[in-house]
Parts: sequence; C-alpha cells; structure tokens
Amino acid sequence: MRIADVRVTAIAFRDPPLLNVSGVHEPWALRSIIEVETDNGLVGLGESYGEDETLANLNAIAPTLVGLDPFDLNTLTRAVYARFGDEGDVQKTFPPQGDKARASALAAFEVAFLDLQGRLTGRPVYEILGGLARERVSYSAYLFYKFARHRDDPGYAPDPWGEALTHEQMVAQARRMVDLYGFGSIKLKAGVFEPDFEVETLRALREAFPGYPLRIDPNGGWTVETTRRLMPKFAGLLEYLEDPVNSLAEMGEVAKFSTHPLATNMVTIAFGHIPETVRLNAVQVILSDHHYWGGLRATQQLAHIGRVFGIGVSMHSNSHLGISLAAMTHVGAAIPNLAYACDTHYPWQEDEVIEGGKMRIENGSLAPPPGPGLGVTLDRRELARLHENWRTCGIRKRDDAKEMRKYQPDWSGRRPRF
Ligand code: GKR
Ligand code: MG
Repeated sequence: MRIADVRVTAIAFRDPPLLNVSGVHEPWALRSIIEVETDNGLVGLGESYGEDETLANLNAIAPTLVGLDPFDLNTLTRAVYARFGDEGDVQKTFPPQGDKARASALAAFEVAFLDLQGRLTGRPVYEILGGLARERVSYSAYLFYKFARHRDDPGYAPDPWGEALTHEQMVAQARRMVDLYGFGSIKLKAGVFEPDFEVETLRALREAFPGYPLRIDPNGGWTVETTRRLMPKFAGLLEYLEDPVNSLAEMGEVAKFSTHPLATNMVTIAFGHIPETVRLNAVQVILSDHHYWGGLRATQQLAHIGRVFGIGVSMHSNSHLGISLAAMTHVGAAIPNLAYACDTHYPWQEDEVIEGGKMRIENGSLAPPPGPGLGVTLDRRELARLHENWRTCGIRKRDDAKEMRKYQPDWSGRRPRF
C-alpha cells in the first residue's frame, strides 16, 4: 500500500480580538489541513500554519510524496529537506540558526503519516509513539487581555468572553475558563500593559485562585532590566516565567538572577538552538510545539534531550483546531517527562473541522481521542466552509501589528516595549 494523493486545503476560522505584545489578533486565523490518502482509500490528517509561505512549501512537497510508504518517515524527511535544497542534511548537525520552515513542513506531513500508520494497524497514534505514559493530558487556562469585539465587526455579535482590560475582567475570564473546562493552572498572556499592571492582574488571579500554578508570558516584551526590577514581585506567584526577554543571550542574562524557572517558545525553537541554550543555562522549560519542532517524534526526542540536560518540557500553542489538539494530546500522552499543563488556544475557537464538533476538555485535561490513528475524521462540509472563509477573508499572513493600527494608528508592535 502506497500514498496515492496528498491534499493541502487552506482554511480560515473566526478568532477573537486577543491582545499580545505585537498587537491584536485579526478576525480570522489561518491554518492548513493536510490529507494524505493511500491507494486503499485511507486518509491520514495533519494541521499546520495557513500562511502563504507554508502553503507554498506544503503544496510543492505534496506531489513528491505520492508513491511513498506511510511508514517510511526517513524518505518523507528527505523529500521535505529536498524542497529546502538540503536533501543531504539529514545526516548533518542541525543548523545553529534553526530550521523552522523545513521542520514545520516535515511536521505537517509526519502527523498525517503517523495517523495513517495508526489507521493501517488499527492502533492509536500514542501506541505508535510508544504507548501511554498518562491517560489524560493536562492543559492550562490561557488568559488574554482582549477587546469586546473586533473593530471591523460592528454587526457581529460580541463573543461570549467579553472585554478583558481590567483585573476584575481578567479574573472573570479565568473563572469562565475554569468553570467551563476545569483547568487547574493558569497562564496570562502579557506584554500588553505596563508590567506592574500585569503583575497586579497576576495578584488578583492568585487571590481568586489560591493554589493554582500561574505563568506569565510577555513574549519578549520586557528588557533585562525591567525583568530584574520585576523579579522580587513574582515571589510566591509564579510556576515559571515565560519569555520575559527577546533573545537567547538575554534569557541567559535573566537566568543569572531569576528566582523562577524560565520557559520559552521563542528563543529555543529548534534542535540547533539547544547547544547554546545549554551553554548559557538560559532555559529551564522548553515549550515544545510539534508544528515547528518537526512533528510528534521530534517532540519526543526533544523531551528525551530535556532529560539529558535537566530541562523540563511542556507544550506551546497558537490558534488551532481539533486535528492539532488530537496530535498534541497523543504525543503528550506518550511523553513520560511532560511535567506541566500544556498551553492551548482551543477554548478561543468556535469553529471546528472534525466530525462531531469541538472536543471536550474536562477537568482541565483531555484523553487522546479513541480509535485508530489520531482518532478524528474530517468534516468535509466544515472543511469546505472554512476554505471558503479563507478564499474571501482577505488575510494571507498573520499581522497582529497591522490589526492593532486600526485601533491605535501609531502602533509599532516593536519589542521590547517595557
Ligand atoms: O496567540 O497572541 C497569541 C500568542 O501570543 C501566540 O502568538 C504565541 O505564539 O501563544 C504563544 C506563546 O505562548 O508565546
Ligand atoms: Mg509563549
């Protein structure tokens, strides 16, 4: 049995006006849905980024995969590397500057290949990855300061989350997240307001949710000196501090005085970054993301490397739908040293592209969907509808700064802000 067809479909789904250091989310988030079909009619699924550059890479690689055996991940890797002109690189050291584009393309197809392997053998992906290390994967409540509605959407009903620009509104957002999904830990997306205001929000959350692990993530929005000034204020508040500053060298500086573990999904984002990360002792928790680390097996390898160097591993997220959540949950269930509740934007998304609609996070966690492979199937009507959104939404590359200039014309989106 061989691969007979590979399809990549661009989609767009509604996204609320969530604020971050760069600006604000646009009304539409972009993704791609990957279908790898075998000559006996089985379909493996993947989900990846939906920006033009990713689509061009995926569409260029897709026809070169026809004829492959879905178990042959080494040939898949070479086919992906060939697109980037480095077919021979499979035997080489990872580049120190990272390899995000090719690792992302590899991940998009690798997940679909693993889904197929599961469907062909009648086994869930977590078994293909070595079996369960845990029954359920924990996720955290991912809080955002946000506007009540998008500027360009005067006729669109405000989302049920409402505005979150004050401490009280943020506590209400957290309460809603915890009530709906049972989350047992909380992450605050920061870098939006003056850091002291955001620390006050953390304090309000601490008061409202005693005993909940809290994290704050300003996405590199602070300077080393700002982070130094804030550090004493985090005492008793934080589980870890995520990406306070914007480069690996600066994280290394912060690590020298930090009283908390430092986590990242910004400065150590590829295998080639690990030697320098270790040399600087810059990071204590790597927030993996299979979409750009190279797939589910790469995520496991990263977790293994984490054990070598005493670095914790958890998971990062961006706006995504259920195929990604299923993949995250399968790999999370198969990683023994996953030590923290993972991030997910999933509660912020109303749309879904899998049959049965949205998966249900309960008690702050999710079990891998049952059944062979990822355990999810495509809802073709929804796929067509979300593709039509993509065709008409006018967005081809995420640009939070451009969106923010609609509210604040002089917005630069530059970092560090504070
Ligand atoms: O969705 O605004 C956002 C986040 O800031 C996202 O873009 C980040 O990649 O969630 C991410 C993070 O943890 O840094
Ligand atoms: Mg982050």
